[in-house]
Amino acid sequence: TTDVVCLGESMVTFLPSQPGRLADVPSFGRGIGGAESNVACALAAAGHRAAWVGRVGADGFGDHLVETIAGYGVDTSAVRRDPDRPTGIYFRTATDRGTGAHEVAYYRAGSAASAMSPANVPYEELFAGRILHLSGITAALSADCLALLRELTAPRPGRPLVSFDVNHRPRLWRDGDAGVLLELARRCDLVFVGEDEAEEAWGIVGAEAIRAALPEPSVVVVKRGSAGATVFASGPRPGPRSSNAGGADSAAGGAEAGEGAAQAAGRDTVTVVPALHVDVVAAVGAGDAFAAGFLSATLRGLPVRDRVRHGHLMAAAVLTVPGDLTEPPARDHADRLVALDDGAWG
Ligand code: KDG
Repeated sequence: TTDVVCLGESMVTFLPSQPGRLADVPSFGRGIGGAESNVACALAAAGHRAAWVGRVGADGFGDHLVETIAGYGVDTSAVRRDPDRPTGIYFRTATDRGTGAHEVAYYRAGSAASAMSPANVPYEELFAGRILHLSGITAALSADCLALLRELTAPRPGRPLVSFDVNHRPRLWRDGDAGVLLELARRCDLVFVGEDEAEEAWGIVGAEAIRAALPEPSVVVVKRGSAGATVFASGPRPGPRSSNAGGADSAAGGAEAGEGAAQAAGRDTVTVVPALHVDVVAAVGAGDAFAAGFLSATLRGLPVRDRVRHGHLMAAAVLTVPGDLTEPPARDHADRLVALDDGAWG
């Protein structure tokens, strides 16, 4: 069985040869981007069976994406090629060390991926994993893509654990429209959301208020940048579909000692986990790496604190390189770092 199936738009990414305004960058190097395929690549690199489902043009950039993502060990067999629409691309500038800002120029309107719809995706493959991972970016691409996310997050018997990274991209939304991301998030089992993006997209301020607005998912991970993450977990809930009898994979937080009583009483367990402090080279892709680390540890049935630490560790690896993706630390190495005492983890 596949562990995680990720659906979303991937794009060829053009990274600047030198810092500065987009208007001044003389040349760009080619990379790949796409939040959900980033998650799939990181999971595959961490030793999981990951698949990416998307739609790309029948063009050289589409070939490049499929070949590169497959090169990470991701199953790309369900990717569809669109003969009539191009593969999306985007350009970006270097992260400004002072402000953390960067410019992004998308060329993705009318892309092959924007034509994904409930009528043209391979449902059997999408629901074949233990976890289906989605993100709010897809909802912004087109009305058809939004309809698709509604379909994939609808209740259905035997659905895998549905994971949703809110991934609010203000450039893709008109004012106020991003409210739909809240509706989608509420239909999922595991939600990743930045405290900053909840405020920007929904006007909701603070981790507790976010959980109050998202009462349904069994796990809500509120990311607070360099301050760390706060996880709200209720349980018991269905874990990712598991073929091994051990079934250590409760997706809810139930793996922590002492959580049982709180859960039985119908209350959340709340776990606050500080982040690693790193010198940020480029922030893009860090959220995807965090999600991959958290999902990887969820699949392994690790306690909530360690799920977050694996997320922080993978994020730190990506934060310290210019691209969206990097080789994660080997599993035994990551486990040793995660097991360091609280002093080491700030
Ligand atoms: O999370 C990283 C993504 O933002 C990047 O790879 C591009 O998917 C992308 C997007 O739509 O912004």
